[in-house]
Amino acid sequence: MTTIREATYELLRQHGMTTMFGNPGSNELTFLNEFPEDFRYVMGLHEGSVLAMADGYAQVTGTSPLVSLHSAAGTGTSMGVLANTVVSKSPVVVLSGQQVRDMVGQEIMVASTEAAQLPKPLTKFSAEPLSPKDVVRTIAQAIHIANMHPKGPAHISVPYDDWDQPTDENTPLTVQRRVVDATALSESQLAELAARIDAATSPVLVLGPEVDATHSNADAVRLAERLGAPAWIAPSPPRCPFPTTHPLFAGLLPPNVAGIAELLSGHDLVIVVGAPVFRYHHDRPGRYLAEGSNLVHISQDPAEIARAPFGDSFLAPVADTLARLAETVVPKENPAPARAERTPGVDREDRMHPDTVFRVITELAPDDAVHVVESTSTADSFWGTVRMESQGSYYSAAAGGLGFGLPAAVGIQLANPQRRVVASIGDGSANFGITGLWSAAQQNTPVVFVILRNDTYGAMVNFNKRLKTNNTPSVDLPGIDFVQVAAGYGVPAELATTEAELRLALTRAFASDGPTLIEARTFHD
Ligand SMILES: Cc1ncc(C[n+]2csc(CCOP(=O)(O)OP(=O)(O)O)c2C)c(N)n1
Ligand SMILES: [Mg+2]
Repeated sequence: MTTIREATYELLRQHGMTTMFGNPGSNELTFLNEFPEDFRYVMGLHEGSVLAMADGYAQVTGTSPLVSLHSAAGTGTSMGVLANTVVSKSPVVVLSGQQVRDMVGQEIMVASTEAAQLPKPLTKFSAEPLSPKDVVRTIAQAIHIANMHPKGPAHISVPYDDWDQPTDENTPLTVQRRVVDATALSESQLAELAARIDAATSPVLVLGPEVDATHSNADAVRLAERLGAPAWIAPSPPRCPFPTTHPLFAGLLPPNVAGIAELLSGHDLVIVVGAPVFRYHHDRPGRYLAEGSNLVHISQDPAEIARAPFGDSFLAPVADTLARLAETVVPKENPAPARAERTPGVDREDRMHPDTVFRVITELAPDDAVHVVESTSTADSFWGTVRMESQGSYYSAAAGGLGFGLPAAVGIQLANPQRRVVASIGDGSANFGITGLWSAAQQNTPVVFVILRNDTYGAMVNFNKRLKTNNTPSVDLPGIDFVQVAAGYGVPAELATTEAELRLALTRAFASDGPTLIEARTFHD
């Protein structure tokens, strides 16, 4: 007899889902019973950290890690990070434990009567199978939905007494299924798009996370070079789609209407690839684009295309379309854009400017380092200072939900053992995912955590100025000693208040083969 548990592990094997992230409760133990040796279980101490590790892992590998969480309370605790997972389009499959079937209606302890409803606005799919016989098929459905474009999280809740039930003769047919997600622009649709681009005199590219997620960075470079077009990164970027060292790299677009229109004015065609149009944050209203500018948009996410307020969109796979466009469009000669040079900030006696931190990181980190960033007021400093060249060099909370960065760095390092992960995390952000330090220590992932301790929610200071709000409480963050916190979780840590100290600390950190944390004293500029 094959049990539902055995068939489920076989299904997970079929999909390469042998790495699981979790935090167990009593409802999950029958699923984890006799845990197979070819599977790895990465434990987190808090469901937000568990999901963030899995999200980071999924973004690097492009596969679906299984996330095993406790019923309502556990799954609910993960939902802040789940908001990011939706926007990062990570195909994470969350499996929540449920009480025994017969007793759920009585609302006994740790039963979840509305289990399928709980994460529903955020997940692409959420279900609790109506019968044990439908468990394997429902999990397969969740895996397939999570992995179809646009990818995203899916959720299943399974009563714990289902796992030891027998499967039937049809279960292997479900386990063995393969699903291919394949659509592309037809030749005539591609010709129409190429003709739009050929007709423009001064096209500009705006690139988004789908480019990095589909590993089509090199084709984005080929297209930019063929058109002599500057390449901007779309606002609020969760990934880095274009080498920041390339002469055509123009910079990061600001997350507001007027700022984008100003920077793109003078271009008769804006070509947005793999990004929403646009993910604004700050309120600076105006016309979406200057008169005389038009926009074409290529994305593989129908929802993004439907909600865009302007521009003509092509729903198409980003990698295939970029590669074919780079072959097809007529080459243009345009002068390389002049990029504004950043004047680095000056340190104080006992605190560094964030520019110094990022400059020293760039200098001492390996060239192919992976940057995970959750430091909200220092985005301009980071993007103006750090050099990133290859695919998969940058990850950040896709929906701006704090608690992603620190644990995601652990998942990203686990998925990427051949590259070094540097996690630059604000002192405010760090606390939302701090338990990730324990997982880093236990897994011995050699992440270099740099906490930018400016003793404040710097982004709130900036927003207070922008919104003309005064005396808002709870902006300062005094009294958190990250060296001691890290040591408590088992991660060796040291303090750096000057550039010289930071250099020494980072040199030691990069020489270590385990995780390290540096508390870098900075000030909010
Ligand atoms: C889960 C969550 N809660 C609250 C916020 C609101 N928020 C945005 S930025 C920020 C401050 C982050 O401070 P820090 O990490 O120290 O970076 P700094 O702004 O100082 O550079 C907060 C609380 C959020 N984005 N996500
Ligand atoms: Mg701060």
